[in-house]
Amino acid sequence: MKVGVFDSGLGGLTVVQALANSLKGVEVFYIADTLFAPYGEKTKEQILKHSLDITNYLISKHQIDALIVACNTATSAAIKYLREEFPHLMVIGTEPGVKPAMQATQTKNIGVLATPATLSGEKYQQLLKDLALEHEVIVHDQACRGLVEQIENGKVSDVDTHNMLKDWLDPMKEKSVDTIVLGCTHYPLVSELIKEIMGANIKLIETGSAIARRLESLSSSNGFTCDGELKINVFYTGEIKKEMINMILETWEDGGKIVVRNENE
Ligand code: DGN
Repeated sequence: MKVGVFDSGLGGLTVVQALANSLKGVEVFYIADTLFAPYGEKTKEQILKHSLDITNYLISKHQIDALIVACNTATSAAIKYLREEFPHLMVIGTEPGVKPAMQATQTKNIGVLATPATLSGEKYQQLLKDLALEHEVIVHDQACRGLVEQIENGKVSDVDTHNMLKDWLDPMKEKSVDTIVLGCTHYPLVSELIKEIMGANIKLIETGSAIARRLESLSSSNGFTCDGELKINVFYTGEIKKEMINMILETWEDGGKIVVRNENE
């Protein structure tokens, strides 16, 4: 089965890693849209255009069977339109794991870290409204301006990234937040910094494994089998920090066969 995955940059590789851990027989075509990154402060129309262009490319060039939007920001802006535009494609989006966080918290205070576009999007606002009826949990959300750029530039353990996070997380600590939703696929790459600031017991909620399970069930109900060899092709549309790709891939237990190249090569 061929699976297209995209994000504005390398963050969506945290989702690909979760796929690689559980689905051994897929061929992944990953697009890091670094030419237009970051998406977080773009308009909905701009993000929609990039999402449609990438999906058309993945269908025509790689004949994908499924699409994973490994980006909370693009999911918020475009998932509805992608499903309408490509009804024959299995389309899976990424949403902040607010529900599992509400189930995990003991202090009844959760933090949500995401891009400004995700937090102001209708989808997130609706999710909060729906969940507020079910759970008595206070949600502290924080738009993390500039964090995606720090990560793309390989500054995942730098002092200035630490300080940025500290400014956002200290108020959450004061409010007894015990569970934090990583509402952007880049943020698992700074999990260690978050733990340093919030303490090792902080619960971090990411969405990669839930997406892998969703793909597994959707593909089997559509008659696809996931046996064969795992192969991951990573393409990028603009500039990329190669050290960052290497750093991410080094942490993978089993990345299968990984090929990295510029989309235009
Ligand atoms: N990884 C993207 C997300 O999950 O929202 C980051 C979007 C961006 O480019 N800021």
